[in-house]
Amino acid sequence: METDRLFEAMKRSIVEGEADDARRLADQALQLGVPPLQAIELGFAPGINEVGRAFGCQEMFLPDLVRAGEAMKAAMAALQGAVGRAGATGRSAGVVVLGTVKGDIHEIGKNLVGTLLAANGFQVFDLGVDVPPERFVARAREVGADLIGASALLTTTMPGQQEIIRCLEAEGLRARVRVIVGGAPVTREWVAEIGADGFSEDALGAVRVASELAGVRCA
Ligand code: B12
Repeated sequence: METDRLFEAMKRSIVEGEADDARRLADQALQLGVPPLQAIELGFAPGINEVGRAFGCQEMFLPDLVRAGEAMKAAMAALQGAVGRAGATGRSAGVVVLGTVKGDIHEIGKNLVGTLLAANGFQVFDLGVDVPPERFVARAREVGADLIGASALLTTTMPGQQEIIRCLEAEGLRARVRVIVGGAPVTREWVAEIGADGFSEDALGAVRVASELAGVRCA
């Protein structure tokens, strides 16, 4: 019951865009022993999803979206260390170059994927947001990546994921580097259409897919 109220308050902190509250509630959850991924999935994520829905229906507007995004980032930053510790394995699982595609600045989901991959033994090179396809590919070559992970949250930026695959082909690297894609608008159909190697709707699934593709069994 106590945690139900906590999750409700977490959701509200995101919907109302209160970064200080979100940070405080994240700390409180950790003190109470709530697993960090549960705090994200049952507390904060429903909040950001509600904001996305309300923005889509024009019940909320850009400043609300920005404030909610900041609150979500604050919550994730507070939980990040604990997420990392929860999954640490100490083995080397593979090398991943990660980023959000060109024209897209959404980073919250991509950061969560990166945190969980790192926590599960992957060496992660996070290129940030608004990353052109050539930069993904150049970095993958440089670090000898097993995988490229490309996030896209806008229907207009999804083609950037396809461009990465084309660019890998043009550079003769497609056979060596697997490509996984994600982000709210990404579907199985899109993955098949662009010839990506895998996708996931959430960060835990991303670890599973990456582990399979890098030839590592996921616990
Ligand atoms: C927060 C947010 C913002 C914040 C982002 C802050 C930040 N620092 O990241 C700000 C305010 C900057 C923003 C801006 C905009 N946004 Co916005 N935003 C959102 C919102 C509400 C939440 C996104 C989010 O963080 N979700 C939480 C995370 C945890 O989930 P996730 O990103 O989906 O990631 C998970 C999975 O998808 C997956 N995953 C993600 N990446 C990857 C990668 C790999 C490799 C894998 C395997 C898996 C994976 O795992 C993640 C963890 O579980 C969404 C609505 C929504 N529900 O998606 C709209 C939304 C994406 N935005 C939208 C729009 C329109 C915009 C703007 C164009 C608004 C404007 N008029 O300016 C701009 C675009 C700016 C740009 N060029 O990118 C639309 C997109 C519509 C469309 N169909 O394209 C949405 C859907 C809102 C809506 N309903 O209309 N936004």
